[in-house]
Amino acid sequence: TGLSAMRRGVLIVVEGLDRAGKSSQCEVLRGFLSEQGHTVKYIRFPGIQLNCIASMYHWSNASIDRTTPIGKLIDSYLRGSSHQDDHSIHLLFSANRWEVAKSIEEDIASGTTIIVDRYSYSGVVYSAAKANPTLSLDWAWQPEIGLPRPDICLFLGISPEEAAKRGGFGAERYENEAMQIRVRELFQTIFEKMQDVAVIDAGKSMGEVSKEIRGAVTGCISRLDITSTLRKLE
Ligand code: ADP
Ligand code: 2DT
Ligand code: MG
Repeated sequence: TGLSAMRRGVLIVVEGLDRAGKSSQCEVLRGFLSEQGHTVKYIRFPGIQLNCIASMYHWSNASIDRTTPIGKLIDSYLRGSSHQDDHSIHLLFSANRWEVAKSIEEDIASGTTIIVDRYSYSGVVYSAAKANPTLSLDWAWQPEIGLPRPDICLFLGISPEEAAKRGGFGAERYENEAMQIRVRELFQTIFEKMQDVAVIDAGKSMGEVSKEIRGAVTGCISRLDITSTLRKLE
């Protein structure tokens, strides 16, 4: 019908610590929403826009995703092959979102639902976790203001013990115990104050976690005013 043609897409963000199951759950959710008749795109940050046809294989290969000029700088920083000032890398992560902000808005307006694997919340939390005296959460949030605001943010919470069962740390810059502890605390801090966040217990089985996510997303979609335009982060 004419009405359903005007339905806007939904902006869904999935956040959480390393190995919480974000990428796996994004894939499951993409499948579910597609079956429900939504046109769905998966994107991740840091990275570039990927099509929904990208397989899990491609998603888990960071070198394939981080291919914009800014994405490449971030990739070499995360792999430890380049050094960056804390503020500078923070702004690059943010710029990496700004480079696709317009296309996100256009996609949503034209009816495509977008699932985003990490977003501004990882952005502020990982930077502020460095405990650099001039890089507070508040400072870190400023460049995010004006970016497309998610309709829902799914926060996949997991204990260090459960995460450890899913394999050891990789070799990337932030994959160490001390950093993960501070990141966990800061995620807690920001999500306590936030609206439109669903906290999911990601320590459960894949199936149980996907079921919780489906419930939260279905609820969000049913409440969504499809005539509204996407809001902005403020
Ligand atoms: P993230 O993107 O958050 O780092 P992944 O989706 O890559 O997490 O999952 C990390 C690892 O944990 C993968 O090997 C994945 O198969 C496994 N995994 C994901 N979710 C679960 C779960 N609910 N229970 C057990 N293992 C899981
Ligand atoms: P993955 O590719 O495994 O998701 O790890 N990060 C991410 C930041 O520091 N700032 C950001 O804005 C974003 C989106 C989290 C990517 C690493 O980069 C961190 C882990
Ligand atoms: Mg992942």
